Amino acid sequence: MHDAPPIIRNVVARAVVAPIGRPVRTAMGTIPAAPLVLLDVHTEQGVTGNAYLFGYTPLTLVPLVKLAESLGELLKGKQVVPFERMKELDLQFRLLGTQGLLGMVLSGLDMAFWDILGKAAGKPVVSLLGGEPRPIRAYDSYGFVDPVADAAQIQRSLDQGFRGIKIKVGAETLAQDIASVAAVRQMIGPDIALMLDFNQSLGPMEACHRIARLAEFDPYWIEEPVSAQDLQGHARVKASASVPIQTGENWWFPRDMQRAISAGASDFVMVDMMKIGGITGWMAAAAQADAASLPLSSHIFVEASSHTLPVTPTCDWLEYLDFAGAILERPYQVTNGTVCARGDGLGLAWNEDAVSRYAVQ
Ligand code: SMN
Ligand code: MG
Repeated sequence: MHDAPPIIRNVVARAVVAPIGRPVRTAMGTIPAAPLVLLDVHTEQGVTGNAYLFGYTPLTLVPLVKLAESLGELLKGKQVVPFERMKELDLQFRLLGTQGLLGMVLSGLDMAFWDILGKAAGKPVVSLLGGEPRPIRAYDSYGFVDPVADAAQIQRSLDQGFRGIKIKVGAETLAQDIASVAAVRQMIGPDIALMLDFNQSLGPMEACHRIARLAEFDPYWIEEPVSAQDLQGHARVKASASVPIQTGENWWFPRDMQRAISAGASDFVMVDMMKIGGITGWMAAAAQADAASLPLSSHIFVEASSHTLPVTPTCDWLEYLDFAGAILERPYQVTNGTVCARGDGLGLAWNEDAVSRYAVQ
């Protein structure tokens, strides 16, 4: 028997700035709270799809809300068939291009479409993708750390069972980077993976210099040492480094990933659900990573990524950076350092009291 797919009625988008456990201080600026756009895709059948966008800065919120609701107008009356809708929208915006805010909204709508299909079937999205919910190892993701002020937090991460910790580097001086990396390595011991994220802050020469000095602390990966756009720069750094290079959170759709793989930009890849094209884009990216034998990790989007990592052949780590927990009815939990998908759909439901509290116009 085949039930016809639900029909899209409209899209309602709301902006919030949600509090987060600790500010994310990076070499390229601090994120004190999470600017989010909550998407509700309503259908004629009464099933509503939920997903959220992470806007990086509150400046993006108003245009994202407007764009999402305008796209809802275009989609009115169409079936929730994510593959077809994404193909159509890609063609519809070929002249404009789909990077940036538009790409974020398209990816978010795709996530909401899959959420609808999961809810309609009474299953978690991972099951629709041919997998099943399973615990995925997670690393706890920090900003710049202050070895003294953050020591108790890091101990708490270890107590929660995390087997990996990521911290930011790219401070004003190499000496500062060395001090924080040395202190954290000392705190966590040799067996916990330690990821270092430069957030695109260096040029290739300086990156090679710093990485050579940081290698003694046995980093699991060095992330975005140079501009994400600079694929040749990444490749140069990778050729000189004795430790693995990670990049990918800023790739727009699977085609960007293909360029990076062709350039030999990294040893590891990490995919951002909101930039790679939602669940549909992720599945294409997962196939590319598999074909190139590149271990794939997630970037933020804890909930949706926990549904796609189990069906990613080269699944590596889930990034635990909880941007949406404050506005969710049931935030995803960490159990023994792992995160497990749950349904129906993506398992997201808004805590409406919290949404009103943190709403912005
Ligand atoms: C990051 C930067 C900005 C916002 C969220 C996350 C970071 C990461 O690059 O990898 O966690
Ligand atoms: Mg990063």
